[in-house]
Amino acid sequence: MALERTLSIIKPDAVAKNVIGEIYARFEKAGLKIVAGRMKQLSRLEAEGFYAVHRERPFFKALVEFMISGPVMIQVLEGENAVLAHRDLMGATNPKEAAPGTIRADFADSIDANAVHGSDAVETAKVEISYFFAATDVLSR
Ligand code: RTP
Ligand code: MG
Repeated sequence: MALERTLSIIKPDAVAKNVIGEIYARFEKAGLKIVAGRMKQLSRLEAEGFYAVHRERPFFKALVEFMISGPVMIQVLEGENAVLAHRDLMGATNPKEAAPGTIRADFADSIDANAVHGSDAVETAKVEISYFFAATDVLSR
């Protein structure tokens, strides 16, 4: 088992639905610790930079517009196999395909407005965490 960190974002749709606490509770019940967190209104440049890997994809513009449509809640989660554990809690990208009981099955409306983001690998997580947090902002405990 490996102690990992992953970046989680509660997207504007879920923030607007007032379910930050319900989503945090799922992280905590699964044994993931919130070791950094902040609410933020992303600028267009920040959203484009964060999702730069998708720049050439047809959904890129809509994704950026959605991510800047309201505040997001950004956190670092820490725990055993945190990257995969968090992806399991999130469910499939398209909520129609997400397993019952996952965050996206319960809170997401569409593949575009799908409630949460999670890093997809340990190396990606390192880049994504440093995109939003200084090393001194992440407080392991
Ligand atoms: P995320 O990065 O947000 O955690 O989502 P993910 O890994 O499950 O999915 P990814 O392939 O990284 O795509 C990033 C976001 O782009 C939107 N998307 N739309 N219309 C489409 O075919 C499509 N594919 C992806 C989704 O909102 C996805 O979360
Ligand atoms: Mg992704």
